[in-house]
Amino acid sequence: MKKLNVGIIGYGFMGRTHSNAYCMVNHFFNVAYKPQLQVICGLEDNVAKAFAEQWGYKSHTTDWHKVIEDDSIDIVDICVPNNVHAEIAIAAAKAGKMIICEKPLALNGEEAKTMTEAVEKAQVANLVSFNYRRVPAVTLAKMLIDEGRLGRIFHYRANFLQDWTISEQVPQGGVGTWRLDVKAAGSGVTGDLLAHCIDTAMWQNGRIKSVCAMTETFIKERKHVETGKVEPVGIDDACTFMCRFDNGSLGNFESTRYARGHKALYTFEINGEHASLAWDLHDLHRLSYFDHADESIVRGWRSIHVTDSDMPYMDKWWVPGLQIGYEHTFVHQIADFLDGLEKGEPARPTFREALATQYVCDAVLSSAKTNTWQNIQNPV
Ligand code: SOE
Repeated sequence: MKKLNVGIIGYGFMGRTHSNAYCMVNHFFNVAYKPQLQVICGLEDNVAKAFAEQWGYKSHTTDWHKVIEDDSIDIVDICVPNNVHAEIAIAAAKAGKMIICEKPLALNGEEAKTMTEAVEKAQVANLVSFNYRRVPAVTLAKMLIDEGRLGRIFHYRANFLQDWTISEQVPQGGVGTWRLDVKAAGSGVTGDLLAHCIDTAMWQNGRIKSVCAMTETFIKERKHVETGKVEPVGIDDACTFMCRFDNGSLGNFESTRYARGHKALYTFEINGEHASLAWDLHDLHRLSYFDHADESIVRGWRSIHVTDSDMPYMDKWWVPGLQIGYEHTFVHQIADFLDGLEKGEPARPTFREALATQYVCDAVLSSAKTNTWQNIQNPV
């Protein structure tokens, strides 16, 4: 197995999910490459040092430039807030590194386009971490659609609901709450949550061509962790949009951080001519499937327990009936990335595919601002 040295920039929530994935991948997937946790980079030296010890990194640093300048690093993995993605990714591409970048790719489409051009010019392998594609039940949904089991698709519906910012006391900015600071995040739920739904939807159901959206910022001012002052909130707390897909189907998407009782309720439902599919992140190992071809006396929604070895990724894990979880989606992502290197085929979504999602997010925000339908820019 060829060794690949990994430098992860960012030791937060995503730094942990990615570190875990690199540690696990070779135990479960037969891939030709073996990632080595080489360097972890983060803001505070003592935290980076403790993280390095806990996860088995060979070294740590507080300066991301050192990761890029290090000739021994093969993969730069970007797990920092959105406003730093572009600078790091462009520098990493120029240095000839392979790049895995957390979602959303950038603050906006313009920045994402520059990043895409940089990785394509440098011809480096690149992947954006839209991990929910790799929940086995979600991948199975994509397989069933591709097999034509749903026939013509009429409707695509998706929600991503949370409730963690309802209190006015939640600040903006800083390490734990940068997602509420528009300068660090670019947008609110649109880039953070709907981007997941849009990525999965376009992967399963094709390109979105136009959108009509509304957004709301329920709490207009919050204390900023860095300045200590109460400042205007620039993000969207909630966003709802409808859209048209290229294939003629209609889409409905909703996301909020104000749905009391919901922590991360990502759901989608797809209605086709012959069959429908539904999935719920809180029950992530199940796929609901309704097939109109079933005999009428037994026809109904089936709850498919996605654990059998002929289902996506499941032959790599335990025995039928035993489930896997959230963290495994990141292991699958790394396995697919390494597999892609071996086969010479990019793992998806590439930066260019994530750019398409970024353009939809931009159009959603601009539609909400202007109260108009917006056509989506085509990234190809
Ligand atoms: C926000 O709370 C968040 O952590 C997102 O940033 C992730 O992308 C999503 O998967 C879960 O929620």
